[in-house]
Amino acid sequence: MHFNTMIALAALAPIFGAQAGPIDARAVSNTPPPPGKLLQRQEWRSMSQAARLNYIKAVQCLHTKPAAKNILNAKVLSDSFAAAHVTLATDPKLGDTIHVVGQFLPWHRWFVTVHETNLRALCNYQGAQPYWDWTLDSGKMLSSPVFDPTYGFGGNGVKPKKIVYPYNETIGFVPPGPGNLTPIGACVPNGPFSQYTLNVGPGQFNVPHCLARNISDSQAPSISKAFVNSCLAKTNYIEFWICTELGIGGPPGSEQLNGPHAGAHISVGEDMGNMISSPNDPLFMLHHAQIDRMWSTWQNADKKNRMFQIGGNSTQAPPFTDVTLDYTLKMVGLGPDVPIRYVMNTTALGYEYI
Ligand SMILES: [Cu+2]
Repeated sequence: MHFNTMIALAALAPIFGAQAGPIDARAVSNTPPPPGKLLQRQEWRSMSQAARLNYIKAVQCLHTKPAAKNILNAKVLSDSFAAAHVTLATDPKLGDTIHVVGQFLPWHRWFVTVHETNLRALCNYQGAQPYWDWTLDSGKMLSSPVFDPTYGFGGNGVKPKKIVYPYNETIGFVPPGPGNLTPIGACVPNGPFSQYTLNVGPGQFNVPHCLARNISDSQAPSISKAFVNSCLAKTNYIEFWICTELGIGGPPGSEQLNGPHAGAHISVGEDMGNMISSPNDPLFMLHHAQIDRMWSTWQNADKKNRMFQIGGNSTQAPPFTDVTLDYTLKMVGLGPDVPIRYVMNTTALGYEYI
């Protein structure tokens, strides 16, 4: 086990029990932190400038720590988050095990929480994971405060005159293809991550590249308040999840649209728009905190019936098995693998959305 991982796990000990290993999730769920001790996750623009800079500093710090597990060309700890996501989205036997499956919401909840814990344990971050409520930016993406070069994550990518495509040692330069490739070129020229080298991705091509974006309003209806509200109005987990992730069952007239999850990924584009390597863009964590906030809001609207409601298939292809609270969420060495039961209640995990 890597040294940094051990530090992270040691720091996680207070919430995971005395030592890493199997945990009794139910016991943990029954002992949430006392009121007033919960980490309060806030919307980016409602945070003070100092708080925003503290978060950015911690994210940059994660990019200086050695990889948790050296998979898929991961060189620094932030690479490992992208690598874990790629690995679980491209399982050789099961296919994508974290999208379009019943564990989509709990897996991403745990992923964001493990990231938040790493920032706090390794990078002296005192705050909570922020979220990005993109409904506030629907139709005016480019002016979103999250793209501010000083108090945000930098702005839009700039295409160079000559676009260089990903280079793969086996097959040489990879031509642009539908959906699977990000041209290395639309690099974000400003902000705190303009000097980043990302070592994992884009997609399954692990070639060093810049952070790239292609911000647009093409997904405005998918990330609207109306779409979010139509998902929140669902009364069972499966309907809520497929509305949020896939857009099925959205507001009238939305039949051809993406849902809020894909909508926000595509609105930022390039690295963030890449289905499997999107954690390369630091905005991934704020976007998924917002998706998690939607789920938490939905759960808390009817705690008795929804707090521990789960379902859906655990794989995209047959043979199908139903996801239950005992399904194990894998973290590929970034943090403990835990059963879904453990992550169902955000207050038991130590945070809330405000
Ligand atoms: Cu994902």
